Amino acid sequence: HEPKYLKDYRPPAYWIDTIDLQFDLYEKEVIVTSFMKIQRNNEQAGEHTPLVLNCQDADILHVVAGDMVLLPGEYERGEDYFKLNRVPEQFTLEIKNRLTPQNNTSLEGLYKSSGTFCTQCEAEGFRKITCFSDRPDVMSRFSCIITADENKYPVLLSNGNLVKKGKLENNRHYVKWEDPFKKPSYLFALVAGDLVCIKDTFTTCSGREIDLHIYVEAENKDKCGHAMASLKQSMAWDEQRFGREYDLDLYQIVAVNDFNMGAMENKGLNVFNSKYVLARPETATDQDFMNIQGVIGHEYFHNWTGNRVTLQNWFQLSLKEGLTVFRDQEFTADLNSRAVKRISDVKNLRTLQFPEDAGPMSHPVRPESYIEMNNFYTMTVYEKGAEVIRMIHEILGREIFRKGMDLYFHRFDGRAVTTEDFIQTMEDAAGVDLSRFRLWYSQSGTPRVTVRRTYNEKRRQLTIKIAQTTPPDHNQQQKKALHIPIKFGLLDKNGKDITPPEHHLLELKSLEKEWVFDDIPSETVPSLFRGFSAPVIMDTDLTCEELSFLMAHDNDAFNRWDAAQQLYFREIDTLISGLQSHATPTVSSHVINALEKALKDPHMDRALMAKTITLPDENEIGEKYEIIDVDAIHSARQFLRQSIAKELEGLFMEIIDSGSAVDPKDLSHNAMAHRSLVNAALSYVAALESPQSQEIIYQHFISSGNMTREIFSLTLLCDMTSPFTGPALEQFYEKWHTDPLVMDKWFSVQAGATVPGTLDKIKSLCRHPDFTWKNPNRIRSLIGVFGMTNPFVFHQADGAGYQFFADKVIDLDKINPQITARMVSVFNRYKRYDARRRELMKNQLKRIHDVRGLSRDVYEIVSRALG
Ligand code: B3K
Ligand code: ZN
Repeated sequence: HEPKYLKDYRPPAYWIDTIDLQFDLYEKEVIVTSFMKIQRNNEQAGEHTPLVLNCQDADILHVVAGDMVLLPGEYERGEDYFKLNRVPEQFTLEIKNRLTPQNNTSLEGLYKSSGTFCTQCEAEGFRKITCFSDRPDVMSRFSCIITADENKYPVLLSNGNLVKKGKLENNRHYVKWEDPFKKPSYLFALVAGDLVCIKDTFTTCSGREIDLHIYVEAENKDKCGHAMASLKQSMAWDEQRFGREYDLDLYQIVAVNDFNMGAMENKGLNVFNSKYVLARPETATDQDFMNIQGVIGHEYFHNWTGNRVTLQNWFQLSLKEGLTVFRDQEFTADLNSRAVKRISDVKNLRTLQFPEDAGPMSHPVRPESYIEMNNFYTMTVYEKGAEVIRMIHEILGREIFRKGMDLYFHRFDGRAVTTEDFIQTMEDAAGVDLSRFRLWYSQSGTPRVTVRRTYNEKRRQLTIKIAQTTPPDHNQQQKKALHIPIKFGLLDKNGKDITPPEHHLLELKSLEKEWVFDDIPSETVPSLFRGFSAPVIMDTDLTCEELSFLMAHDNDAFNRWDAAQQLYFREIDTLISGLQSHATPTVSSHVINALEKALKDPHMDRALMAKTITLPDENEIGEKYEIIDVDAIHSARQFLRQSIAKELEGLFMEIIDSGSAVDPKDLSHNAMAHRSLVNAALSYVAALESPQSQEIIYQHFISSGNMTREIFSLTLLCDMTSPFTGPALEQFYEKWHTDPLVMDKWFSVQAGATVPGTLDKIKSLCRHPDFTWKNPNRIRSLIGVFGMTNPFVFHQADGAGYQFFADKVIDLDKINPQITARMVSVFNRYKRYDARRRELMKNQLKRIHDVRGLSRDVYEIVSRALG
């Protein structure tokens, strides 16, 4: 398990200009024939440079170089490579090999999902299909012939355009696809199955008509409308916002049930986890609808940021992922509520990326080494990467940023480039110096930013001192000062924005800096990092009164929400200290008052109101502490929730009653916003734990009319000890047991419960006939939800949660290493718990580490955690 390093990158010794593939698909085997035109890269190689191709698991049957058949002794076959010691400057190479996709449970390379053949090649999966120079800087023109039984596999798809099709003997048929665009092998795709096709078209800005095809299993035909609408919205948005037009005449999306990630942007043939395609209001929540729109957008936007301009090597992954996440976030923000989108993204970043960046897997946005590339599809590369792009956008402004993007596409279309090329282009387009800014790509860790004020009453002068520090870690012992954009505002005591125009953006480029503001009235309150303008942890000297004031008056919606969050954190912190010293807890009146004011605000958007009244979750709270006290956090949060519920019950009941006026099938912003507020109110009412409140939740469950209401009330029922819980779970099961995506939710709500007996329940669910270790969605909904979002049960003091989890990790690694590596990451933060738990987790890590034949994926995570 040797690491690969960025510093060792060299351009390839050979180019592969074209590759013509043929796949003969059978039930017991697949025969792959590959015909390549190879050309030496004279800048890198000479006549003595061997040709080395990546090759894994492929059983080689036949090799022809030029017109010479090569015998096994005439080529070298290693565990993961194929080598020819002497080759001419230009030649053709034909390799035939055999695969058994029906046995491939890793879901990488060519595999079968519910009877459909499909591929997943990113990052390094193409080498499991055939021998190739499987690296993103080798770009080739691909063609692909597929032959298969016509009854079993009527649909045969690959990238690009269909150029030929016809019948063969024995009920077989064939197709030939050609992709006119050169691409790296990770963007290759093949699909063969018995699927139905939903068709639509999109007319581009230049008047070309594009065929849009979504392929799904027949029973899901009525669940594709939203995905199709989202695709058309994405195509229109990329034209309007970035001037990017689609390039092929056909865009295909296939939904498969077994998929390691969300989706894959293969050129002209996206393969999607069915979770991000299929939706009807009866089966999918409002959040699912939003996620589908976001992921469809994300994969579509990759066509320019990723496919047309691709990566020189995998260390540059954020070049396409950070940028494409930024683009999909902007898409969602432009089409829905910008503030609501920003709030969920930041919550996500704080709960998942900040801990990653403070733990053993911490790495810069552009990592410097990896053992298994799949482990680096991380929150840091994706979400922090998107924050880095967002900061450039903030510093340059929208128009100049667009100018930079245009120049980027102009310079690099059809090429494999680096994050440095991107930054350089932005500098050139904007005429700015981003030399210090570049550190965001190479330095890991979350900066802490401290803000301190002094006010000189006599001179009416406000001084704001801002300082930054990033804690040292295994990547760098000494951290440098970053270039941090701080979107800034000043509010006078009436809430009027009195920010001097030149100070809407403060740029901190050194370890500390002072800003002096003249002629400022007393009681002015600063609003900092508006819209979360930089991914930092902020520490201010704002008082609780000032936070309540910002919560009510800040003209930046994100900061209004963030002020509320800070108030909750402070309150929970006080409650935790109280609990730890066995004092009788009480909740401060300013929290209740601030909440009441928000709930009575007639102007506030309901979705924002819902976000504002929602308490931070237990993981988010834990993140604030050096040593995480899971029990105290759980009790303090519960106590706060209950106290708020008791004080404001009347208001919550009004909200819940108002919900009956909303059509459960209405997917407009207002309807979704209203439902999210009703759910937030229901959650408080559930905290009352009275027979009446249980009755209210159960009534809500049986009269729900859509999945948003149905699953949320079921979640609340599962999290309480109530006579309604068992019957509700059974009714839900009876109603939905034939729909796998809905069944995932049924497993999740049980895995996320904090009631006594949850762990035993999870253990028995593992033996449930509907549970399977072969489906990543199912594993994530049971094991993933338990390990990642249920800290109270996972960290139960006797270590039984750890033991169970580690057992499952060890078994699952033999089936699907990629998913297992994600799961085992829950142990990464073991040092953040008390001595007893730390020891218990460490023992499990050691146990996993010592398993013979551990995958590279899991080995890398576990050895880093122990390291
Ligand atoms: N690029 C893919 C992720 C591939 C995952 C490889 N293990 C999805 C995306 O980011 O769009
Ligand atoms: Zn992506």
